[in-house]
Amino acid sequence: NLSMKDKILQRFLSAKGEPISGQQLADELGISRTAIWKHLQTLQEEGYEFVTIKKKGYRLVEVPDRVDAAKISSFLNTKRFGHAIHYFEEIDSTQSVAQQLARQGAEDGTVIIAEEQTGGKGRMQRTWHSAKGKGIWMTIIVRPNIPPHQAPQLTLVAAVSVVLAMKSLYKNFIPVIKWPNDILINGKKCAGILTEMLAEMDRVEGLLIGIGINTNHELDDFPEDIQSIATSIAIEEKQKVDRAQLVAEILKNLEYYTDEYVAHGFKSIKKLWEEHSGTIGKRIKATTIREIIEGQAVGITDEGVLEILLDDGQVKKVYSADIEI
Ligand code: BT5
Repeated sequence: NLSMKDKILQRFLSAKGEPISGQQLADELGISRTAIWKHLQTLQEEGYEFVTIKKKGYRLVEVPDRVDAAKISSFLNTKRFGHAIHYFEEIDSTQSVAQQLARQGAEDGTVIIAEEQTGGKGRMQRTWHSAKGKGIWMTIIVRPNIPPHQAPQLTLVAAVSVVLAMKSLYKNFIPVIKWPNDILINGKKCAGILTEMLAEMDRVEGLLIGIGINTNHELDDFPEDIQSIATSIAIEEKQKVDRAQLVAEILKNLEYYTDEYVAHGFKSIKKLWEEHSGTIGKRIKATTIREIIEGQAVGITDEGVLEILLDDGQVKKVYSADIEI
């Protein structure tokens, strides 16, 4: 699904700084050397920098910090997810674009990603702060064959996928899941997940899994009102990280665990979720639309529903809430 320009870029990215001959590239892609040169010009305008090495061809010497399709593809190792990527410099919300594309029949695993969101959405009409070039602001269209009431479980599948991707790439911190949709590091929010659904009565047509991850923020890249509750991977890892690499790792996990989940049910994910949970065992306060429930989080059910043990010994099931620990 990559454009010719992206294909060329991807070849250079995989060459890891080694020169590529213009003639060889032209032959490989079945276009003229002039066409190659024109695409390189366009890429230079986008911030990529090439130098010409005598008798050897071109060398890519500067890669801008972006999460475009070619850059993600150079790390990608999936069967379906991320094979179609819609990249935007700026967008209101990747969820809105995803909704349109899903209605138009976009395939399973289609990714919408942006450098900046001007109207990033949290749950229940809250806003999600999405600073330019600092984070991962993406939506994945997933089309699992499940009934609508199971859709919230995909949020938990996504949370497991994000946490495991972080754990495999970074070593200086331990991310934990806060039920249902937050990823915390040292008690502060590093990522949030928003799952929306297109459905008929008995069948999910498409899920829009929105994932927001604070990646390369310094503390003052956050608005003041969330500076005390938010953190980023760079702050916790103590160095900047490659956003495209993290995106590719998440897509690999999300494809794998969604397939596991569809084939074997939530039970197969539950154990992983509990292993990485920062909620279970803690005393919590859950605010639902109807009430406030205080007690000890004892576990999640095989359906992904949170169970809270009240002080009077009663166990309450919570399907959707905000949690304070
Ligand atoms: C979430 O909502 O945590 C879901 C966030 C989903 C964002 C992704 S980005 C890609 C896709 N496109 C979108 O438009 N959205 C999705 P919730 O649990 O309701 O948390 C929202 C609350 O988190 C806000 O009210 C703030 O208090 C706080 N918050 C906002 N921006 C934040 C940030 N960047 N980091 C940490 N906390 C933030």
